[in-house]
Amino acid sequence: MDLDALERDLLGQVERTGDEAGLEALRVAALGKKGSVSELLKTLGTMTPDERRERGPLINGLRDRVQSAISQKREALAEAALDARLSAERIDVTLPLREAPEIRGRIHPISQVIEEITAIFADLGFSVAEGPDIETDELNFTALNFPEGHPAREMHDTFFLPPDHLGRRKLLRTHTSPVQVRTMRAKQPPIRVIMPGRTYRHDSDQTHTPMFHQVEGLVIDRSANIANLKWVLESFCRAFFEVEAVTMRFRPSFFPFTEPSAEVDIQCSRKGGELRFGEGTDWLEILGCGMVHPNVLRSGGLDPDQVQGFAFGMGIDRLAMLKYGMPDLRPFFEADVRWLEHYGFRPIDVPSLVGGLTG
Ligand code: 2NL
Repeated sequence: MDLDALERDLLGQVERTGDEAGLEALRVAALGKKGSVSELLKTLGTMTPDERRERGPLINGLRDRVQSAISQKREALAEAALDARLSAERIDVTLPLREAPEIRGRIHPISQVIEEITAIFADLGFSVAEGPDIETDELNFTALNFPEGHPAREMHDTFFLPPDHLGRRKLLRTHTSPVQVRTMRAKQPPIRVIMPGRTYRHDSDQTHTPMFHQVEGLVIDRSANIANLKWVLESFCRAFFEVEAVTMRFRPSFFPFTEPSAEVDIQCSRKGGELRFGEGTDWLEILGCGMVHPNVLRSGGLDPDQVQGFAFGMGIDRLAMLKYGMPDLRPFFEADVRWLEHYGFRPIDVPSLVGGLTG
């Protein structure tokens, strides 16, 4: 074959190749073991010395030029690939950092407030007890000294489940008090527990949802008294609202399960729509409490002549709204991520008294 024609053909192909794989295929086809140029080189061995002297430099020259054309093309392709990558992968170092998943998540205000309350009462020597959301009539009402025919027992306030084959109706607990009865039956005094949890009542407006959260506390021993109750509640309010001192007002009230009973207000100021605790001349109701009724002690298997105790209950949702300035309760349970991003807490803000509760 005509050497000049072969060279033009090979160099033309190298020129037109657009990628490294095509170039490598060309190299094998020309310079590989059975390549067109290699085959030409092999013919040198069969020539006479004169022929070889004439053809040798021509064929070797062809091979060198093809080889160098391929190397140059390879470098050009690598450079073009790098340029393309550099312009495609340009990074903007001024962009904000994306938060890691464990930082991005938010703690629901209810969970946060339960953690805060638990930390405060843990410091006062209380442990946490829990019970089922679906309760018996006995534990939700009868054991708590609700008389037959009490209005709270009616369909109007309570969610009842369909009756079983004996006609017994279970219900969604209307308060966490059944857990207190369960605790009295399971443990011996001294008892110091709080029970946070979900509770249910037939109620719905800006500050009431059918499911809400309550925390109750129970202290029972031989001498637990109203002075102890006031000190516990005052310690709690100072820690929870993060103020040095808070004036509290105990108003006589009535609950079936306590005697005497009181509702507790804390001092606050409402200047310019801003609510502040531990100052001012306004009052805000935050909890109910009292000395455990002897009938309730008896339903808990305890002897009112041997032990006595106090109890208190408060709405967690309301405490969260007050402390963190949230005007409407309903979005608490609408699972709207935008609301949670605004009002939720960062997972590293774990409440502890050592850290000043909310840092
Ligand atoms: C309120 C008032 C209260 C209790 C709950 C209680 C439980 C037992 C015995 C005695 Cl087993 N008391 N709980 C006592 C007083 C008040 O809650 O306004 N809660 C939101």
